[in-house]
Amino acid sequence: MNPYNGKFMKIVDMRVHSIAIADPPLRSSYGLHAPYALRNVLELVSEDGIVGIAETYGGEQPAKALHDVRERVIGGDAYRLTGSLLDLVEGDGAGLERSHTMTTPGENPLDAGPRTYSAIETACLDMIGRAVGKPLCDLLGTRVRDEVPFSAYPFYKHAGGGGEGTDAREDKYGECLSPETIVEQVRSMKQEYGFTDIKFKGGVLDPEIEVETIRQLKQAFPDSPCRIDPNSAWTVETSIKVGEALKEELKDGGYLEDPAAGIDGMAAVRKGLLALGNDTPLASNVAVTAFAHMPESIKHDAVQVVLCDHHFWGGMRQVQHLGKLCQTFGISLSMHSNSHLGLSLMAMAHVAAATPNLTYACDTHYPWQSSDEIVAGGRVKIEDGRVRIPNKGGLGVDLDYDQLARLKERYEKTPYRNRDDQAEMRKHVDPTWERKLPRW
Ligand code: GKR
Ligand code: MG
Repeated sequence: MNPYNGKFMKIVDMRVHSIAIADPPLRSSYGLHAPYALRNVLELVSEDGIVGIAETYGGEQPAKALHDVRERVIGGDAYRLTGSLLDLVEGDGAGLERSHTMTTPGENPLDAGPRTYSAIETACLDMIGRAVGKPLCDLLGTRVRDEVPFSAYPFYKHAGGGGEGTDAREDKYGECLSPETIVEQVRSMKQEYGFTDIKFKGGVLDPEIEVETIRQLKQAFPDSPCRIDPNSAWTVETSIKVGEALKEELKDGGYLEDPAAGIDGMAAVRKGLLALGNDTPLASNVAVTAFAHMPESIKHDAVQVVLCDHHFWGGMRQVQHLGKLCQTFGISLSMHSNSHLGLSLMAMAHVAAATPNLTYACDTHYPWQSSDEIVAGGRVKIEDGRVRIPNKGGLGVDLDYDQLARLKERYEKTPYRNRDDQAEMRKHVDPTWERKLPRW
């Protein structure tokens, strides 16, 4: 019998663990990834010792934001807690400035509230799922898939697999700063994980080289839907040019993601492409990152695919609401990712399993964080490009406390306390580098 039937599931403790995980020198329009990506792991403990867990953005500010709501969490009921924290969902500023155009995801203080809420919601749902023996996606309801497809996520990168000093490591991809090496990177990822779709991170080299990269990817993997995402690095004119050049390659399940900055930039690209008879969908996780962005985006037909992400959209149930909203307006749904470990991967899989119109293969950085893991039993399996929902309560994975302690110790030793890709570019690539929008 369910021991919680009708009972209060009191939260008596909250623990926040800041960790650093080795991350390769990946490039994007934001700059260069640091040798370590930062994450925070949240544990909520019920009075009978059930522990609900979640992984979220890393570093000092997200950890502080969680500590700041501690008093509102302790003593709360896991079944009802998220209702009493709803004020966090809209964040400190619901306006257009709450986007990821000028800040990397996780670094815009205006969405600290939704990020904090999301971690608490995930940990509460995990706790409840463990208590009642039901997978988290079945608590959300509307489970429509038992296996969630993810995409290969190639990046231009410098040599190495992350880490610093005696902790520095190699990776199997080496330096990839050309179309040919990106094709090999994807071949290797496909072999290891069985991915079908390809989401390519652009905004790094001259757009002509990036167009050539997509062409070579499509030649090498003709059955793989392809997307390109320069994180707002292009002018409207360049975006239209690239959209036209890749009209064929981005067909059949592909899209052009955040080519130009802002909802107005995206709307202008859409208008320009349609005028040329090109209806390649435009996707966004940069210009559109909050419900408050939707009216403007819909009004101007700026975005045809929204990339959801429970980590910053205010949690899993907000993603389900977003799914419904998008469906109502004929907008498709995909899923965004940032450097993460297996706990986030499982949370992403659960929310995707319970969001019917999330029909694109989800993004994941998981293959890039291949040398550290905090999930007991080691890395979560991605087979045939898919993550299976385990038949277990909650997220279906436990923490490996030895690994957690190791990565916490490493966090304490590193100087990194936030994500600053521009500073890393200056340190390792070009001391005068500045993030310029648009660059091309
Ligand atoms: O990891 O450098 C990166 C990406 O650029 C990431 O920060 C983006 O948020 O993957 C993301 C995207 O789709 O824009
Ligand atoms: Mg993106």
